[in-house]
Amino acid sequence: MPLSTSSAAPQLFYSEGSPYARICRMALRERGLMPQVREATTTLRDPAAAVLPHNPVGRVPALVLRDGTTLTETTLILGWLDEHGSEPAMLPGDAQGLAAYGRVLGLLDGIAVWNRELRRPEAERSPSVLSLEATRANRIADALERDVADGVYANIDAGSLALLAVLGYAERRHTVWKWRMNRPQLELWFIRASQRASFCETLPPLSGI
Ligand SMILES: N[C@@H](CCC(=O)N[C@@H](CS)C(=O)NCC(=O)O)C(=O)O
Repeated sequence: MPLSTSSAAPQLFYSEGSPYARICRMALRERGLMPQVREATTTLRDPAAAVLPHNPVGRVPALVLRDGTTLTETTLILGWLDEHGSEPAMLPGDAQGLAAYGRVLGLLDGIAVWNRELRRPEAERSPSVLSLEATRANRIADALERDVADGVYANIDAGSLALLAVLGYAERRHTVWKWRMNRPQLELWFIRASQRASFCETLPPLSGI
């Protein structure tokens, strides 16, 4: 069912630095749904966060529907958009596409853990967590290097937007990860895909990490 434009349009809470929320924000732009959904920024890990009255989880993305129902989790929000006007659908309909999306979500989850560890005072960081997540990220990126060469992320869908979001995050908020090294196919894919308007309009601020 397509969405109709209204002043009480669903509201997508996001923070500028969030790669998860960025996937949804890029999806809105890619599928021409910006007029139907209002975007609203929120702080995170803050008792005064604008998102908290709607979402006790306190995370973004969070999509508040007209009746007050709040959807959390990137994949569930993409699924809802698919049911409400996203054409073609963002979530892949076949196993290969779902596998490609899941692989990138796994990378993003690992990078989020790695990045969170780096935000702790140096003396509190766990060397084993840092090492495990760096190894995981590199292992997945090696697989992605082969995937992009095979054209796996050639279409604009949940998988390719998630890949854009995670590499975009590494570019500006997790620069400790030298993901480009020895991965020319992935680098070429990113150079091309990062020219999309949906990517340029949702750039996160630099974090210094
Ligand atoms: N599994 C969630 C992850 C969302 C997530 O971790 N969002 C982060 C920002 S990138 C967040 O809101 N963190 C705030 C917190 O942990 O309190 C999804 O797929 O949407």
